[in-house]
Parts: sequence; structure tokens; C-alpha cells
Amino acid sequence: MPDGGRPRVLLVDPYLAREDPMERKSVELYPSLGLLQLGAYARAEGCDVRMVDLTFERDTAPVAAAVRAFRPTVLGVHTKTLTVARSGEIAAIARTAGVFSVAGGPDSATRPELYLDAGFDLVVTGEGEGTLVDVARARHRGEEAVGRPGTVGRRGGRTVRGHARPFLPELDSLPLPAWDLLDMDRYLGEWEKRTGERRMAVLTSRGCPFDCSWCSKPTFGRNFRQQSPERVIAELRALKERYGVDYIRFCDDVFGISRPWIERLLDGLERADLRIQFECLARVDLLKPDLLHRLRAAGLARVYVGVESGSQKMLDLMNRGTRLAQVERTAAALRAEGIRQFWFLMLGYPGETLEDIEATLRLFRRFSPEEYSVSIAVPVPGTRFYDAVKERLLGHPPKRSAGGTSLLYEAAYPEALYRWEQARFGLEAALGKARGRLDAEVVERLGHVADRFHERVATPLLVGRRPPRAKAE
Ligand code: B12
Ligand code: SF4
Repeated sequence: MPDGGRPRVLLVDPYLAREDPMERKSVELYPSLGLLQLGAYARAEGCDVRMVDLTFERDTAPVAAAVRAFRPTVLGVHTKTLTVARSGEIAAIARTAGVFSVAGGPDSATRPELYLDAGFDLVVTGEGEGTLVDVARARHRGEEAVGRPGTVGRRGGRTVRGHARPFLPELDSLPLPAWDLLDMDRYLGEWEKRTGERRMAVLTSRGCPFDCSWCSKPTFGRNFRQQSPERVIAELRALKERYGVDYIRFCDDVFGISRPWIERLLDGLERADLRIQFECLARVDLLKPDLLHRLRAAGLARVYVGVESGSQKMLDLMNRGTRLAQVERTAAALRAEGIRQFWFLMLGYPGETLEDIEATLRLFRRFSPEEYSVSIAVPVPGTRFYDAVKERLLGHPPKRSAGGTSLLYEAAYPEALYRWEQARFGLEAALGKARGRLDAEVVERLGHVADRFHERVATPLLVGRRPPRAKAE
């Protein structure tokens, strides 16, 4: 039924940081930029918007309270694999209160049926801004929302998929994220306590044109759009002036895909005299040494690089599109510039043998990145990797899609081998740190003992007699 006034939209982030062991370890507290952007857009389009962010809460009680107080036309939940169970709880709260609930975000876009089964009235797949407002207006007018573009819902027990909604043509037309919907002081205060910096996340683009076999890109796929450098600078300025932000995490899938774009951004930053440090995720093929030099001067403090493997064969099997020579050039240039490097490494991708893992360890040893994460390959639904191994899944679904701490499909070797290999990287990192401090000969000897133990004891014990499978995708 139409309820007068404006459509009311309640956005919910179901993520509870206290339940995430990874978060406790690695301190990455940033709000969902998707929700902030949705909130800003819906408000600009005439909706009354509130947000409940569970990040620092104990349970879902604040959602129930907000539903009672605000009586939303639509309650929208941001979904990730990690939070699927809590999203279901929130759908139940909405249902009990007679409120129309919508799921959106990467997980529900990949498996909408699961969310409909869990009690959501509708799933928004793909870019959410236009669809959320369309659905809120329809509900406000008392109209049916199932079947509208960009949605999946059910009618009479049958699943109904609306047409795909086209992407927004122009990212610059989006309003600045609605930071005021959040407890910004809490986020910034947490960072300040831990690092001394007031850190916030910013996006300059949507999508990624590359095509790595294991990468899930349910929302934007390979469609790649950028904001103008001028718009990015306006956002940085607003964060600095309104909230005292002095450190930015650029959250783009890949930062600085276009060289002319990044040159314009750097020119603009110089002129704006903003003095903000930043970090980003980038590809080794794009980070040319001369660019790194300019980025360093502009405030680049840390780069996340998807090195993934020290074996060219594996990089090719993953369809990474990168060369080992590029990894080496970039790692050396980052070191020379004094920029911290965080390497992502992956073990257990189909086709990988013990020799390939050794090659990765050798590369790691050679460059000793300041930080790293070495995960066991996670077959995420919707990827070519998943399709290649879906007959060999081990039956315990990932609690977190980016966990990477257990083996989720029957790979070439048993899980224990990969866990042991992860421990070897840990040891190697410790030796790398010890190199500058302890007697070099002692460190080398320790490394040698560990290698011998690996060859003579651990590998025969853990690999057993199972022959490695060489089957790739
Ligand atoms: C930035 C980022 C982070 C940041 C900030 C996270 C946060 N608070 O959301 C940090 C580094 C902290 C992070 C952590 C994690 N992340 Co992360 N992250 C990203 C990244 C690179 C960008 C997210 C983003 O801002 N996108 C841009 C916005 C505009 O898009 P969006 O969020 O998808 O929202 C749009 C639509 O999906 C839709 N939408 C979204 N929500 C809703 C809700 C409603 C109601 C509606 C209608 C529409 C809608 O509309 C939005 C606007 O168009 C994505 C990859 C990606 N490209 O999306 C991974 C990604 C979201 N992360 C992922 C994962 C797994 C994690 C972790 C679980 C990792 C871990 N710890 O193990 C944690 C979870 C922490 C958390 N707080 O939830 C996965 C999620 C996969 C999945 N199926 O769950 C992704 C997709 C990466 C991947 N390919 O594996 N992450
Ligand atoms: S892994 Fe990174 S570079 Fe590769 S397709 Fe995904 S987002 Fe793009």
C-alpha cells in the first residue's frame, strides 16, 4: 500500500567484525562503498535513507530497532559469502515486521535463489543504484517489484528474472558517497588507534577488463568505467576537509589501468596540494618504474600486487596475463622506491606441481616482500576455475570466499601438503626479516635445515603415493 511521503530505504551492512578472525589479524576496517554509494544515490533521487552498519555491533538487534523506528519501504542488505547466515536473520526480521526486503551485492548476485530461499523478497543483481530506487518507488506506489529490470524474485513459487539493467553510463554523475549515514568517527578512530592515520577507502573505477580464471566479478564483470581524475580529487578533498582523512586505500580491482588517466590524477594531486598518503592494488604489468617514482612522490606508501605464482606456466594457466620478468622488475622498483609491497600468492591451482611451488618460494625468497598472503586456491562459484573443478569439490563449502586456509576441491596434493607449504612461506618470511639482524651464516644454515626437512621428511610424508594431477582448466 502507498504510505505517503517519500520512499524510505534502510540499508544494512551485515558484517560483524568481531566474528571475523581475519579482520582481527589484519586490521582492514572499511565500510561498504557500495552501500555508501547506493545511499547517496537514493537520497539524491528523493528517498529518505538510513543505514545500519553492524561492523562494530554484537548482533542484529540494531536492525530490528531501526525497522521499528523507521518503518522502511524497503530494507536492503549488502551480501558477501561471509555474511550469508546473518543476511538470512535480517530477512527474517524484515518479514516479521512486514517490511519488503532486498538483497544485493556480490554473493546474492552469484546465487540469488539461495537468498530468495532464505526469505528475501527480491535480489538485485548487478549495479544497484538505478534498481534500488526503481524498486523503492514501485513499492512506495504499492506496485509489484518482482520482474523489474535488474532483479530476481519469485511469483507463485516460480523464479522471475527481470531484464538486465544497463550500467550507469557516467560514474561522475554519482553523488559523493553518503559518509554521514555512517559512524565515520568510529572507523577513523579505530584506524587512528592502530596506525596513527585516519584511513578511508575510495573507488575510482568499477569493473576490470582482465580475465583471470579464478576471479569472481559478479557485479561489474569486464565492463570497466572510471571516474574522472577531477572527480576523484574532489572526493579526496571532501574526505580530508570533512573528516581529517590522511590515508586512502584505493579499492579499485586494479588501480591505474589507464596510463593517461593516472598521469592526469597525479598532475591534479600536485596542483591540489592535498598531501594524502595512499595504497592501492595494482598489476605488475602496469607498474612501470617511472610511474612508481611519480606515485611515490605523490604519497604512495604501499602496493598490493597479485604475484600469485613464481611459475610462468601457472600464470598462464590462471590466464593472469603477466610475465615473471614483470614481477621481478616491479618488485625491484618498489624496493628501490621504498614502497611497501604486499604480495598475494596462491597455492593449489589446477596444474601446479611441487616444482611450481618451489619456484614460487624461490621468487619469494629473492624479493622478501614486506607483507604477503599465501592462500589455497578457492573455487568461487561463477568462475572458470570453479567450473573446472566443480565435480571435485570436497563438500565443505567455504565459510568465507576469500578464506584460502583450507582445500575446497580435490587438488593434486592433500590439504596437509598445502598447509605445510603455507608454513614454509611463514618460515621464509621470518628468515627474510632475520637476515638483516642475525649472522647471515646462521640464517642460511637455518634455511638449509628447513629445506632438507621439507625434501626428506615432510614431502614424502604428506604427498604420500598420490601422483600429482596435471589436469588444468
Ligand atoms: C573494497 C573491498 C573490500 C574492502 C572493503 C569491504 C567492505 N566493507 O565492503 C576490504 C579490504 C575491507 C574488504 C574485505 C573483505 N572482502 Co572485499 N572487496 C572489496 C572490493 C575490491 C571492492 C568492493 C567495492 O567497493 N565495490 C564497488 C561497489 C560500488 O560495488 P558493490 O559493493 O558490489 O556494490 C554494488 C552492487 O553490488 C550493488 N549492491 C551492493 N550491495 C547492495 C545492497 C542492496 C540492497 C542493493 C539493492 C544493491 C547492492 O549495488 C552497488 C552499487 O552499484 C570487492 C571486489 C569488487 N570489485 O566489488 C571485494 C569483494 C567484495 N570482497 C570480497 C571478500 C571475500 C572480502 C572479505 C570477506 C575478505 C576476507 N576478510 O576474507 C572481507 C569482508 C569484509 C567486509 N567488511 O565485508 C569478495 C566477496 C565475494 C563474495 N561472494 O562474498 C569480493 C567480491 C572480491 C572477490 N572477487 O572475491 N573488501
Ligand atoms: S584478479 Fe584482478 S586483474 Fe584479474 S580479473 Fe580479477 S580483478 Fe581483474
